[in-house]
Amino acid sequence: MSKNEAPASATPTDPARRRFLNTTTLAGIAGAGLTMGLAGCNESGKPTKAAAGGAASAPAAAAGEAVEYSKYEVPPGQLDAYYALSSGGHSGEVRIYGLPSGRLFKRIPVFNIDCLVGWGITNESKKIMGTNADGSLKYFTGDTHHVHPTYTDGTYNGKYIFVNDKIHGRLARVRLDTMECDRITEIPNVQGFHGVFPDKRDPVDANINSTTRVFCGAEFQIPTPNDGHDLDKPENYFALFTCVDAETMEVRYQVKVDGNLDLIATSYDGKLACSNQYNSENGVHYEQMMTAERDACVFFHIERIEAAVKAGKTFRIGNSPVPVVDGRKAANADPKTALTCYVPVPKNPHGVNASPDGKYFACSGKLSPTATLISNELVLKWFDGGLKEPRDTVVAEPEIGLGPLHTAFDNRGNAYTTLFLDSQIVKWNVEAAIKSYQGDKNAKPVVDRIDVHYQPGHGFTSMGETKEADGKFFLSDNKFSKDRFLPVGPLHPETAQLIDISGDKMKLVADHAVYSEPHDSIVIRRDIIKTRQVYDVAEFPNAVKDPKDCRVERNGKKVTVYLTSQAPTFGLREWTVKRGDEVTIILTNHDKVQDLTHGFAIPKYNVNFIVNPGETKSVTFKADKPGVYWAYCTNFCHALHLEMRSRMLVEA
Ligand code: K7E
Ligand code: CUA
Ligand code: CA
Repeated sequence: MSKNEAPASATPTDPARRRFLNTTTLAGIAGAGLTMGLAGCNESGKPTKAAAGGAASAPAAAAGEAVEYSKYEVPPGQLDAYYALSSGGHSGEVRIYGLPSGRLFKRIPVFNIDCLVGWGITNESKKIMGTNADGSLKYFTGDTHHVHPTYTDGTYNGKYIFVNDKIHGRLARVRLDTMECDRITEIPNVQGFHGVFPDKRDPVDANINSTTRVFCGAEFQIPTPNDGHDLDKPENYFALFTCVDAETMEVRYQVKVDGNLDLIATSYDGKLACSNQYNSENGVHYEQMMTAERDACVFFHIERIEAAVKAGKTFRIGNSPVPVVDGRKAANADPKTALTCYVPVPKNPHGVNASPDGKYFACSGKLSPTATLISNELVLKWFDGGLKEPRDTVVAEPEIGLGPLHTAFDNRGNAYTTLFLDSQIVKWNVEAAIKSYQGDKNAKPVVDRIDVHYQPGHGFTSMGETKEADGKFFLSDNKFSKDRFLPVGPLHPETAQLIDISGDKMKLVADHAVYSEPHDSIVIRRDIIKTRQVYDVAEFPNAVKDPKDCRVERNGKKVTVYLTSQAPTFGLREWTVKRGDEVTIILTNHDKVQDLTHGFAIPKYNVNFIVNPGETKSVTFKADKPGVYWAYCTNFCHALHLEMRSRMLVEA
C-alpha cells in the first residue's frame, strides 16, 4: 500500500471503537451523579436486565451479513426517491437533502443571517424576521429542532413545513413550493420553545381533514409575565402550551400547565395533542429535575380547550393579548370536564411519537430503559370518565435499552427507537410489547438491534410520521461522529446513517456527514413535493416591471434606485447619490430562465443578496462613504458574469 492510500484497517463495524465512546459517555454521566437514574429501576426497584447492559432478547445485528452498498447509490443523472427536510440546530437554518444519496441540495436560512441569499440583509427578509424601531434585526440567532409539514388526510400535502426556534421562542413557516421561509411568529411568555407539531384533522369539524393549527411546547418554566418579578421564586414559574393558526400564523391561545413541555405529537383523529414532560418537579437545577420516579406525558383535549377559550374561561398574562386557559392538574381533576390528562411515565422522558395507524403514542424515558406505549383510544376513554387513572391508558412498557430518545415506525407494526447511551437503534414490535405487558411470557418485544456511530438523537423512517409509512428506510441522526470521517479539526461533522429496514434485519447502508447540528428530519416521498423554479414578476408589489423603468428617484434625503437584472447587465450602468442619503435599491430579475439567478453586492456597504428568476428584492442603507463603488453580480450567471457590474457614485 502506498502512503497515499487510505488504510483499510478501520472497519465501520469495529466494535472496539463503539465501546470506547460508550464507556466514556457513561463514565461522564456517572460522574455527574446520574448512576442511579441510568440504572433504570422497574416497579420493584430491582435493576432491569437492559440496565445491566444486556439486550432484552435479540443480539446486536450480526456483522457478518454482506450489504450490497451499490444498491443504495444514486447514479449520476438520476434522482433520489426521497427528500429529507432537516433542521440545522443552532445554525438556525433548515436543510434539504436527497435520500438515499445524502446529497445536500439546499440550506434554507430561517432564523440566521445568510449572505448568499441575503437573508437578514434584504428588506423583505428583515420584515419576516422582525426588526427593532431603527430597522435593525430584532434577533439574528436561532436554534431549529423540529421540522413538521402540513397534512391532508393523514399524509403530507406538500404545502408548508413548520420549524421552531428554541432560543427566542419563535415558530417559522417554510413554503414547500419555493422552499423559502415566509412567516415567523414570536410566541409570548415562553422560553425554550422546543416541540412543535401541526394537527392532522380538525378536532370538531369532520370535513376539515387538513392542518389548520400548530401546537408548540415550552420547555423552560419562567415567571409569567417575565418582567422582573418572582425572579428567584421557582414555585411561581410556569410553562405554556401554545396553539398557532397554520394559515395566519397568529397565536390563538395558550394553556398553562404543571411541569414543563418538551416534544409534541398529535393524533390522527385531530382530537389530541400531547407532550412529554421531564421536569414535572419544577426544578431549576438538573438534579432537582430527576427527583421524581415518574414524570408525565400530558394530553390536551383540543375541542374542550377551544370551547373554554370561546366561553371566555381565560386570563391574560402581562400585555399579551393571547387568551390563556388553566390546564393545571388541580383545575382539571374531573376527567369529564378536564382539558388535560397527565399520564405518568418513567422519569425524564425525551420524546413522544404517534404510530402511523393512529392508535398509539410512544414516549421514551432517557433515564429509564423503557418506552411507554399509550393508547389514543384509552386517553379519549379517560376524558369520557371511563377509566380510573390516567396511567390506565398505558398499554405497554417494554424494556428496550439504555437512553431511549425518539421512536419512528414502519408499516408492519414495528417501532424503532434511538438508544443514545447504547448507541443503537432498537426495533421492537408493538403487538408483542402489548402482549408482554399483559403478562404473556412468550412475547418478545425486541426483535433486532443495530449499532450506530455514535449516540443517536432523532431517528426517522421514510414517511413514518404519516399513515403512508412505507417501512423502507430509517435515518439515524447521530450526535457524535468521532472517527467516522476524515478529521476536520475540533468541530466534527455529525453522522446521518441510513439503515435499510425493509427486511427482518436492519442493514446499515450509508454514512452521510452532516454539518452541525441537525436534530430532526422528515423523510418525504419526492412526488409529494411540487416546486416552482421561476417567479412571476407581477407577484412582487415593489417590482420594477420593465427594464425601461430603471431610474433614480429622490425625496429629500431618501433616494430610491430602481434596477433590473438581465444577464449580463443591470438596468443602470451607474447612478449617483449624495453622502448621507438613505438609499433603497430595488432589484427585479427579468431573466425568466430556470436557474438564472443573479447576485448583487456593493463593496464596503455590506450589501449582498440574490434575485432568483422573476424575483424582486430590496435593500436600504446609508450612503455614508463617498467614492466609487462597483456593484457587481455575485452569482455566476453568464459568460460575461464578471462584466456584470455598475458604478454607484457617492458624492462627498
Ligand atoms: Cu431529541 Cu431538540 Cu428533538 Cu435534539 S431533541 S435529539
Ligand atoms: Cu449576473 Cu452573474
Ligand atoms: Ca423529572
